[in-house]
Amino acid sequence: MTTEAQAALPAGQIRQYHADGFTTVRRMLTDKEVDELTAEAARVFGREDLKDSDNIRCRWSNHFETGECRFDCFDPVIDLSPVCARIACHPRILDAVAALYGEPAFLFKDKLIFKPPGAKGYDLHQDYISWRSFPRSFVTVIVAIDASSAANGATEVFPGYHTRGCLTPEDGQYHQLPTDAVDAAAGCSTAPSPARRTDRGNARRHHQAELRPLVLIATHRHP
Ligand SMILES: O=C(O)CCC(=O)C(=O)O
Repeated sequence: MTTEAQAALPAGQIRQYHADGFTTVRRMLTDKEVDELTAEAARVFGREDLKDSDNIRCRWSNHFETGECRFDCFDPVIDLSPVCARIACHPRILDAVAALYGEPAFLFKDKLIFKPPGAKGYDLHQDYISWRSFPRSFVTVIVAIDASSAANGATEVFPGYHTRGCLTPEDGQYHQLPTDAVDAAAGCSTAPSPARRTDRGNARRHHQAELRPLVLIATHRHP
């Protein structure tokens, strides 16, 4: 690992990440970059020409109360958005992940989730999906474009579960975890395995007037 990559995060934070399975890095982007992303998210959200149930890059989510199916995410996004492409390969982000890996990080996949007001959010899951070619070194970086909190639908993460491997069948399918999985699994102990986020992208029960977009960037270790 290069000295620059090591310097990207303090040693204590790297230890905390390995203990908990996640970490928060504040002020990673400049105000100007965040403003650019905010404007870009609004622009990309306006691509009505692409929003179609036959377009496999579109993801949909029901309103948590009315059940109305609404557009929620472009996955992938970097080919639609030069700003998202730049942020997804931002040297400060990749250096921070390299500091966690102890070796260079590479972009693996990307998406832009919009979470419109009232979006149901995502159920409890692990991001790792056991496709044959899916890298075990998979780490997700979430760039929250604006302030997120428990009240407005922040992603919820659970410490320690990254050491427990894949908590669902390794059959290449997405699996929702049962809501009690985080408690039920507590206390098991296995050898540390590659970091995997166990999270729940919560429902947006407080009806904000605006989108709360976030960019999800997944990295892996080997080119
Ligand atoms: O919406 C979130 O906060 C998390 C979304 C997520 O985990 C995913 O897209 O895999």
